[in-house]
Amino acid sequence: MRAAERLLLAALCSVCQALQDGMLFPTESPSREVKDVSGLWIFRADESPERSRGFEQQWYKSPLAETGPVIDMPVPSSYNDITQDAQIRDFIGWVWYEKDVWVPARWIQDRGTRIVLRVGSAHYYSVLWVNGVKVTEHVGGHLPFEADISGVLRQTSGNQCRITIAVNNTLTLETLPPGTIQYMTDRSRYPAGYFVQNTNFDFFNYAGIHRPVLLYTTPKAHIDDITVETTFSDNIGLVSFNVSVLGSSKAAVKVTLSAQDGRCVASADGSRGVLKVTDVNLWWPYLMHENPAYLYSMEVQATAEDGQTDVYTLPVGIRTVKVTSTQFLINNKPFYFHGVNKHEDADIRGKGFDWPLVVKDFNLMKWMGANSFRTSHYPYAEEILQMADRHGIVIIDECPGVGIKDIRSFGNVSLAHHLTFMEELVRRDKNHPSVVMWSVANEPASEMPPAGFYFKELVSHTRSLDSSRPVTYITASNYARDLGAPYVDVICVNSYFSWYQDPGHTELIGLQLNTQFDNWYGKYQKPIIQSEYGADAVPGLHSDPPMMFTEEYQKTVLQNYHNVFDQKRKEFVIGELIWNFADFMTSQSIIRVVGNKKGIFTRQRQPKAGAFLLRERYWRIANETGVLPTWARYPCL
Ligand code: GCB
Repeated sequence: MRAAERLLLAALCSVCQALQDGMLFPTESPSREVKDVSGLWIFRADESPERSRGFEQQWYKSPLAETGPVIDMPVPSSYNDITQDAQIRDFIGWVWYEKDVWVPARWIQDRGTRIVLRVGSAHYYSVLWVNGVKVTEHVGGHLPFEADISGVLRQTSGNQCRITIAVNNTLTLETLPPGTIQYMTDRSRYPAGYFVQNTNFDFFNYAGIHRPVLLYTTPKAHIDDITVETTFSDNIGLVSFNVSVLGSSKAAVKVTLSAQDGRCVASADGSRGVLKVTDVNLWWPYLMHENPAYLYSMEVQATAEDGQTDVYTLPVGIRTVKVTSTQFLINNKPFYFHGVNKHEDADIRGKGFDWPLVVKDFNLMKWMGANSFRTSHYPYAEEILQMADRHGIVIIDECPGVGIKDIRSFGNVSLAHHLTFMEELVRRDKNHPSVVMWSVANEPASEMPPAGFYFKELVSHTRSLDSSRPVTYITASNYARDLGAPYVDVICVNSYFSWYQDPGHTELIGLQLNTQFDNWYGKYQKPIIQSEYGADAVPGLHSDPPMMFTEEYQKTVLQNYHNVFDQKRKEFVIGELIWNFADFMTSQSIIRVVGNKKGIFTRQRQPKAGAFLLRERYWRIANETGVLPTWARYPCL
């Protein structure tokens, strides 16, 4: 790390933390309580030149309001678009959040209760204090982290609990995504100390506490993690499970699997085993079966020596995923991805989790007949994956390895962090039936010599963490120069013919896209997903014949791509994911008009002409390949 980044990150001592234990999503049960402490927090950006005043003056030791001026800040939300202050929108460095909460007295009094503080995600580095005592720190946005705060609460003042969280959005060559801080030294153009953050990715680097902050309890001896893997043979489903319990070495574990009507269909004693389900209801994707997204419910009970029982219930979908040289198979049937790429992005809240937005987006995806999405370019909130499990929407789960373009970001420190990130991601998402593939990166400079070694390690490590799902990364490199492709299971290619190449020339798409597919398949004989394609359309701009940036041009680009997809999906193309589901914010530049406009929906989720085109197409494909229940038939087909 260079001096510049060190200044902004002052006081964060260890950057690469050891992996914590399990990371089960907090749910209530007879033995567990959850208290959501999101809502209104107070906030202060450390505007000192080196952003280190908060640490020097120990802002965590006393109420934040006593240290200087504070403002209201909603959690979850990015802080960037909440105020009218451009300095806060573009702030780089440490910001401080604080909230006073009441912890139920019984949690504190009962020494058998373990109290955990959990942050769904905060971007990018975080340090957490409770009543002035540091309880944990975490590196990386997009994933949860937590701390057992029982001891601190019992030692410090009573049931009142002051939570302080310092968050820093500085990106370095070794973060995911990477970035650099550039100090401008030409005094005729920039004032002393002026710096900017440079990145190589196309979305706004929103920051803050992006997902809910929760307090939850478990008994001292508790279920720490559960791993399930599923398969089936004829009508018998098999669920292998592995339960880890912490706080007791002799806990008795009991596992019960129930059907949706509450009937117990299988049970077992012991922390590992295989449950057999006769007349299994498989988990099928949306539009592939008349009863998609079937979820069993697996109740795990762990009873410790002192008689206390911890109970955790996990939804389980029984399904398999396999890849051949030309197909992607779900439950041994060919699956064609007709879906979208998304962003966690919306007006005002930025990347802050928001239920109305999540439900609206699922409604729109189902409306347009999408059966899948890619979590471009980072892991999404767990609540979103749970929705996908429940609605049968298939997910390619991506890590924030986006914008790895500088050769210095292929070094050992970066690789170690990337491997750790994949461990945390797999640990969090491994049990979701909707997740069918891991994507370890988006458009890295995969032609640079270190990329061969880097991706070999990354892909094989991911496979060792989870052998039940294929692994990929998304390439935009030329097939002849890509050094990572030999290691992936599925080739995912992004291309923007008639946009970044040959702008305005939609007549070239057919030829260029055919060449793209034939070259990649010819070299690797692996199935291919068109993981991005599209064109910007400023809503309301029209022209005929089509011109770039109009809704007609976006439609024409899509139609030309679709003509080729329709030939190649009979061969080895296994999916198409439009870039993008909705318009989204980017950093300011001369190629962006208040953000990226490649959405088929506006940022406010209203359809452009392209949305109707895709809707017809996706339902037509679903009608050919799927088993559509009558209620789901698209009326005009
Ligand atoms: C890409 C990137 C995506 C961009 C998109 C674009 O290849 O993967 O992050 O937003 O192109 O619109 O330029």
